[in-house]
Amino acid sequence: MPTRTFSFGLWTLMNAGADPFGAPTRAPLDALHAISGLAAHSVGAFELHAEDLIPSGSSGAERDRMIREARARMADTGIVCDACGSSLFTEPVFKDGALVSNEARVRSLALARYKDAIDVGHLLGAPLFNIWGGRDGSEVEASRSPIEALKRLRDAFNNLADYIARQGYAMRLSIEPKPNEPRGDLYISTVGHALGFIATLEHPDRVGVVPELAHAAMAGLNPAHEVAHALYAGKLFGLHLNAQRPLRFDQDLRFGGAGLKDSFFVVKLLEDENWPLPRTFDAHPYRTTDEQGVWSFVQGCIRAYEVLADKVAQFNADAEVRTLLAEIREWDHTAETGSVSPHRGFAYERLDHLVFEILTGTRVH
Ligand code: XUL
Ligand code: MN
Repeated sequence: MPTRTFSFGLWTLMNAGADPFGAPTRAPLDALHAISGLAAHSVGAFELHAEDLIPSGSSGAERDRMIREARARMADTGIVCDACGSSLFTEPVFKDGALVSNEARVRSLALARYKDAIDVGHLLGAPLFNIWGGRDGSEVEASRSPIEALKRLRDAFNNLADYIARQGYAMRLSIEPKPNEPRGDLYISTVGHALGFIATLEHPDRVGVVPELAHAAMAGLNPAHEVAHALYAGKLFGLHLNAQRPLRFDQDLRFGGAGLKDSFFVVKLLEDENWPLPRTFDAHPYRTTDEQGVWSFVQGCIRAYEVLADKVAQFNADAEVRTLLAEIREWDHTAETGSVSPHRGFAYERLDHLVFEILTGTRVH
């Protein structure tokens, strides 16, 4: 079996089952328990918000102790930290935006908090600082020009990239786009928005994208195409795998929990392109899950990826699939001039059905 690293956001395991309509349904795991539990389930990496480990408002001494304990846990178990971020979006002071707030003091505070979190990421050895600006959006369009918001975001990303360089940290920055939720509309909504925005920065090479499958589906987009745009641009710095029924609230379902065919084509893209970075899961165990079931959730995400990777290998090795794909490639080599028949048939019905048979395990030779 090919070796690939799996990773989970610590917040996915620490999630206690609360939703906007209901209270928690299970005891939350603490961060250190989540780290060692992941390592015990052969997970090679984790991602975190600095505040998952160090609650906001902790003293400097508490921060240093928690970092020491996390590093010891990582050294004992061999698990690494592949990305850090900050959960500023939970805090009331950032309710109208962190980096795009209309209050200069709030924007300064957000920058300072992101820099603190960048320091935490550095101390944990994270090669990436991922920013999902969950409050950087609006409901009241009249309250802020979207151009002003983008300029504020630009200045903030330039500032953070500059901070990382001046500190000499070996760390890249990324943007995780999402169309909406919790804000009515977020300013950096899709991979395309993120790529367009990154091109306006002082050092575009230092900033990439972390697409999330659920976020793409919320926008009604094809998740594999979202990921492909990031790959094509050399900007796939990370990826959040999960599942989502399209055009709904953010469901964050276990990878494999919905959208089987879409998930297959994302795995196919990553495997065919030999994408080298960790496969990170960002999903929520169901609200009906108990503390023990959280580990079934972990195993389910990983197993779903491995099963789909096996299906990709089966698809790529299938003789009939190979013949059909060879025919398609052949068309590309026909002379570019001469008449083209509009009546020509394409064997796509069969090709697509073969995907169905392979995915359902019903392919007979
Ligand atoms: C929100 C989301 C976040 C980010 C990290 O939808 O995906 O968990 O991944 O802040
Ligand atoms: Mn995410």
